[in-house]
Amino acid sequence: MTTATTPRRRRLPALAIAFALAAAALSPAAEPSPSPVQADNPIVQTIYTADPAPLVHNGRVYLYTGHDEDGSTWFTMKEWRVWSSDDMVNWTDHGSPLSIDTFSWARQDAWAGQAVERNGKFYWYVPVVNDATGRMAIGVAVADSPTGPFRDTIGRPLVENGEIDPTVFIDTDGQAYLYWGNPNLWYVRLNADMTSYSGGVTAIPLTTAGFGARPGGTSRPTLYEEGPWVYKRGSLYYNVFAAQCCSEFIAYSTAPSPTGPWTYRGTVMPTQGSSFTNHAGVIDFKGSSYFFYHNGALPGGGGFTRSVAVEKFTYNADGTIPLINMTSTGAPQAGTLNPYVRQEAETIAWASGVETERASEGGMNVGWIENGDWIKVKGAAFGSGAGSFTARVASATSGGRIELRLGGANGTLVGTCTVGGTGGWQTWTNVSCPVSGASGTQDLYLKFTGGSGYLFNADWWRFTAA
Ligand code: FUB
Repeated sequence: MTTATTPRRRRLPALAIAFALAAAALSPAAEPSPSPVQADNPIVQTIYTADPAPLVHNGRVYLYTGHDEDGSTWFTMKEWRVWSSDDMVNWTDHGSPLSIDTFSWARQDAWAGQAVERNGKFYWYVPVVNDATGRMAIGVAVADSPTGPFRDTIGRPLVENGEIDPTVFIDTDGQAYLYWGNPNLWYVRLNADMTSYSGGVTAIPLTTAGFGARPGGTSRPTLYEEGPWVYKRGSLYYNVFAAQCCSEFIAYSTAPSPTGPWTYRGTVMPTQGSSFTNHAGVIDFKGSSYFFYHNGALPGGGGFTRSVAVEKFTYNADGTIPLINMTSTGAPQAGTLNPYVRQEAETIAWASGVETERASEGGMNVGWIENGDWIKVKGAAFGSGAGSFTARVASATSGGRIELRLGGANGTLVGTCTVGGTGGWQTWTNVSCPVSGASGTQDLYLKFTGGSGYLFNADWWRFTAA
């Protein structure tokens, strides 16, 4: 928890420049454009994230990710993170409910995993180094909610053979499977308790018919590299995976059963985006299909400082997956955001300069706010008009102002709330101010202004109708 005396530091450079950088890095044919770029991809700008694993539950998408440490020169990863959204554009930060420390037997490497729901419980399968053997093992953590807290209920690896990247899939007949592997591809049949399995660890034959031929591949003749993502659509089973190394691209195979035989189907996402790894996650949500991946598009981004991103896509009529390119715009908004109910300050379409942390009142808050920082909330449905704005704030200094702007960080000013000192970064109070001119559906910008240094923290906000 941050206190008045906790040194505050900025993790990422001011991310306003990310609009331009993301556009330049992601556009397959980067052309100078006279119009401003509407960047909403990558999804998270407050930290580096990797290995996206989306889960749809009760009308929301929960996005489970890894966390690349700032300035990493290796896959230095200590924890996993959770985000959620009901519109694919505004994402709420739920912090880190799972870390290496959750597993008493684990040493390091919080790498690519996936979570699934069964009978009201959430099971998150992750690869970590087993301290006792020094080998990669698969752990499973269990929670009563999609945002945790997650606990290691078995107190040991679920399975261990030195390989990584578990994906979990529950078939329509109720049988659950766990697949994983690099350089091989394995599966087990999970029991109904989801924390044990029956039968042996089975190798999936890596044939070129099943997984494509790797150019010049001798020790690894197929394209399969790592990061499988297995799911079923209709009666067809899909395995979307990271192909070739390095740099990776995303490819897929299909099968008539969860255990094969697999047939290679080609490329889903070409090698793009300044990261030599990529990692797929595929879901359907509100009647559309979405493809999650990662790249190195944020400032300072690269192979070990990655960011998760998303694109909307449509399956071809024959069930094949179209070629999907990385973009800096991402998926269109699926719905609108209601500004008249409490919205977490850490619900963000794009952020410039701020970070998040655990809030003493529960959940997360936005912090490290400095003069000129801002948060974009996309598609706020103001209807016939807002009359006032209230925010929950705290400040160990003398505070600052929240400018409410529409359409851009320097867009139309519809209200200004003054925040004073509260005596601590977690000493919370409400501030309110009148609002005029906010109607219809608008991109809302909370622009923070004030003196030098850190100004205040924000936990949540809400408009009241005029
Ligand atoms: O994030 C660490 C590793 O990089 C993952 O386990 C792989 O899938 C690759 O993305």
